Amino acid sequence: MKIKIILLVVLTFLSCSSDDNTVVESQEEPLIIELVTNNTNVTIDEVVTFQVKTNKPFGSITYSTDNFITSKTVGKSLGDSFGTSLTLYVNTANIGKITHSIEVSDANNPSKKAKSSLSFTVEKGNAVRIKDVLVNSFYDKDNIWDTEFSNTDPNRLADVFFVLQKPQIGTLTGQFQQQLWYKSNVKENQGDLKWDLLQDNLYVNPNAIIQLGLADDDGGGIAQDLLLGPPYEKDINLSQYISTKPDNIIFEDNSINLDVDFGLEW
Ligand SMILES: [Ca+2]
Ligand SMILES: [Ca+2]
Repeated sequence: MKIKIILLVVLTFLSCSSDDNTVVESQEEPLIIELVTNNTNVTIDEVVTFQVKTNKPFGSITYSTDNFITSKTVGKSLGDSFGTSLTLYVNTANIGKITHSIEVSDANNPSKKAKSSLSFTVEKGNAVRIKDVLVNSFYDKDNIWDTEFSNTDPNRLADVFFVLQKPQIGTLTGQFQQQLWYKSNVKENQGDLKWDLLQDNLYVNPNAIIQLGLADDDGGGIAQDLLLGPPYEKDINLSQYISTKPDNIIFEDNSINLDVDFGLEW
């Protein structure tokens, strides 16, 4: 008798639960996403936001600027959610069109997802352009940076490349942080130490501090710092040139024989 009662209870529970699911499934409205912004025509390094809005709380968000070839996902633990609205920030570091693709999942039913995308056009605005870079000197230029070669072998010379960083905004945080902006090709054994950057469209808000790194490429992802860091980057303050708008600036650090020319366009 006891067994029968338990069995009956289990069966009742199963059937109720099954019925409930069926009802929920059929009545559940789909997750709907909408991306909302005031402005899709923006300028270099401008702070631009858009809202991710949903009809139901979402528990994870995946965002991408290359149609999900690469992406980042941020999720809440079960039972928690982002609510139905979240502000994201657009990285306006580079000129041209940038498309944000967003996918969210239902906080209460993570297998239910919705996605959408929104495009922005980034224009020059008041930005200054870095047209070219010429490295006139660096520490131990013309000397041995590749010790595997002899004193007279041209291969002893540094295989030079530079990187530029500038403050770029975090998609979720809205905070500016120095991030890689440009990495040059390598001038083997010093080469001409001159880089024409016109095709790279390097525009920056002149009120920002940009950073220069300079290194000897040893291959295999290994490099020797030509700035004798840390720090491995030098700060360049462009704001001091806003009123005079020179075509060229010279960045020097005599302590390490550093002398770099930047060609600018205002
Ligand atoms: Ca080396
Ligand atoms: Ca070399």
